[in-house]
Amino acid sequence: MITNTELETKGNLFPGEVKAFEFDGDSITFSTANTVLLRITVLRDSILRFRYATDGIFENDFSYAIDKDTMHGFNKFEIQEAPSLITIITSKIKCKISTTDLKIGIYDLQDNVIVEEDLGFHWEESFKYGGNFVKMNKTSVEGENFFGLGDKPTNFNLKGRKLTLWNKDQFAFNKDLDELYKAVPFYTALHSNIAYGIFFDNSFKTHFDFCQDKRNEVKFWAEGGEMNYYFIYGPKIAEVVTSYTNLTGTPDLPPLWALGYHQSKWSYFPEERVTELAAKFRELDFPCDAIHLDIDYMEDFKCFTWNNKYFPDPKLMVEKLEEEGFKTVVIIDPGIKIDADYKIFKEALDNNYFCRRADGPFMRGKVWPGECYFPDFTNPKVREWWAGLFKELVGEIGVKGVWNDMNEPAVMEVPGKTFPTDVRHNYDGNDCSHRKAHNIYGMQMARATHDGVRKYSFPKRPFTMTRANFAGGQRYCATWTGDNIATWEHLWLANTQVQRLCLSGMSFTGSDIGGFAEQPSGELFTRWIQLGIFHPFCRVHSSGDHGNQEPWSFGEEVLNITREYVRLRYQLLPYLYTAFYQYTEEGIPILKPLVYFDQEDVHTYYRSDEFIFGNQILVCPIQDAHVQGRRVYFPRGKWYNFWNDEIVTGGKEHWVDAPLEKSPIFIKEGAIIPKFPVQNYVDEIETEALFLDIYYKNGNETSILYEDAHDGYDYKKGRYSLKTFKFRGKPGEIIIQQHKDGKFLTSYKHLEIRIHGLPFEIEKAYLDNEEVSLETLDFDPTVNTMKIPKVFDLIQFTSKAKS
Ligand code: MIG
Repeated sequence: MITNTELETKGNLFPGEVKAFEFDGDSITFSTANTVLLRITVLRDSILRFRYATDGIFENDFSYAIDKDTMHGFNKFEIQEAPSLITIITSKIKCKISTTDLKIGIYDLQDNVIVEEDLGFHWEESFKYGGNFVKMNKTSVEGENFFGLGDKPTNFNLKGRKLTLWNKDQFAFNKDLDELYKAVPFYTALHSNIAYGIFFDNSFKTHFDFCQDKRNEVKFWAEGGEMNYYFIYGPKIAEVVTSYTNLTGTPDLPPLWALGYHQSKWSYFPEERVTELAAKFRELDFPCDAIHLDIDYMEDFKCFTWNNKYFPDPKLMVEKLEEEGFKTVVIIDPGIKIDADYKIFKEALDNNYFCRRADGPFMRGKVWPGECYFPDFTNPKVREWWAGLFKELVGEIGVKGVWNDMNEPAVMEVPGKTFPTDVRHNYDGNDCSHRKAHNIYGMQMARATHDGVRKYSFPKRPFTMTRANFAGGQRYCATWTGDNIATWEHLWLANTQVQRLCLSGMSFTGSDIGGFAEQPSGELFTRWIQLGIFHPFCRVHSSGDHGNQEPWSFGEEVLNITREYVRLRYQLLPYLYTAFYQYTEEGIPILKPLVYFDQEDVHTYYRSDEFIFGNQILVCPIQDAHVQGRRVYFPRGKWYNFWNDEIVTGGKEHWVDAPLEKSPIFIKEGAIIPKFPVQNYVDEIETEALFLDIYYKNGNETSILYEDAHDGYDYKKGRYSLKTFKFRGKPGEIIIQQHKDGKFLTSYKHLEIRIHGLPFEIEKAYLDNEEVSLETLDFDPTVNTMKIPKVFDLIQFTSKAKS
């Protein structure tokens, strides 16, 4: 039978021949015979933006993801014309555009292929919604690897996967589940030791296929919007990831307490239970800086209210907790209970701040408070109003942190568990439906929350966290991986997801330690703490109805072991804070997957158990029950076993013993690791000394140390201290050069150093080239410890007198 279907569906459409092109400072725009436009903008020598339109016009250029402060500028932008070919040349790459079909090829300056296109850009008209489904197919060269894409709970290397970005509340998700809480349409590809990144800046539902449908093809497409993506050249993964992170922005430094240990549960109430919990931490000397209150602190789950039966005087409680060194963090959800007597509801209603369906009714949905309406956080006026709501909670009651949940947005008992796609959004003046706003709804809620908490925390720094997020959302909030399960597989997932988020620009993240759903064994809880202390965000959280998940709930042994690890985190805070500083300043991820650390080593391409915490600590969690050790892959170089100072040579696997109390931790040789003394909470004690653990190396290594007041904004006015330590070791001598930037004066008096793995006995010490007696330094030759002044340019220890 002959049908007319073919006439009705146009199918995939492709750009025609280029008819003209035009320069404009940093861009070149091509137009084709069939009214396709392609604008290529050179942002930097290694970053090109590609923007396509199909009707001969570009619509308003607007993005929630791109950081407004992103630096532009390139050294070179040259054009070469040849028959059927235009070549753009920067100081890093060449981009060739075929004028017959608009296909693109990108090469390094030695003409090595970085990425080429097979079908290239094409589109399908969307009769149902208007606009197009926009598509891109590129060729994947043999042996290519793919990393990134946010919180996907799947194998670290994404080769062979097909994935969709559509934020979704997924209670007790499982491995390989596709749609999760966050949408980060950015990936890094690596082949032939060349890394490049693609950031597809499109907030509609997007899809990625990393060589699943076709072995040599990588595809990405969106169900609306523009084909608008950034190509980021490395050739190092580190350059790709930091460029992407700077393009989409980094957060301010969190207050140091936020890097401490957080205890949470759904839910701690009433007040006595919270104060008993706090007291127990102190009684047991188990470090803790924050207690989280889940939805039951509110009255009928109404945002910005307190249940007065459970919490008769929240301000007093928050104050008392603060005196004991605990910050109070509370949850805030997007759903506003429909209740004409509820002030917040009334305000939003009167001001028309709630989202509406296409035909006018409000978007109504059931969440914890019952039937709710939902603020349109994509409206700048709504965000401003929302930020103002934190005045009482933060400004008056003294809550120090806010945690946003359910902002995918999640709706109960409806198909798809979210808003229907016809819901309208302001999108900062670019009116659209939920199809376009869905993936950024959570991010904009987080942004409004962050603005409010920051405003009312001033002059202190805010702490905010969100479950749903989009690319660039790292500028506003920390995040966690959502409703995981107390299983060994989820411990593995937590490790993989947090590393993946670090490669996706979102370093300030962690998992619900111990698992949210179900109950961990003491062993699983211990192993999870041993991983969680190395995550930038460290919180124990559980759903509560499965038993207790406080560190003392599993008996004496678990308590004692986990306390040692949490203490280790507190000791390492100056080191973690330094890594955080490098993240906020330079976009460097706080955790470095091994492939990031050494991409020339092909063994790392499919490794994801091990990672580098900061710059110099190798961590490999135990992820199985009843094991006494495991094989660990060591990156090239030499590593000290943290527990016994044994030296391991990398570039291969080694067996590492790991009884329950010992998790594999290794330090890169030459490293200088700064440490605080053990504390029960940040700034509990005024420290007399800062510890520096120096790991001898026959050679050079640079370490850095960032310090400031731990809170407040003085660091932005130059009151920080950034020290660079240059270590030089020889068989009978070590030299440490110190260089300091910044105006901050640390309050501790001196440094207590400990030199590990020293192959000689120290006979002489020189401070800025003057000999000092070892006695005055309190030198202990059995462990190579001593006290040294904190101000010096050069310090030297030798096995004999200098000649
Ligand atoms: O529908 O607030 O992921 O951390 O404890 C569940 C209750 C809602 C989901 C969050 C979880 C939180 C819980 N929430």
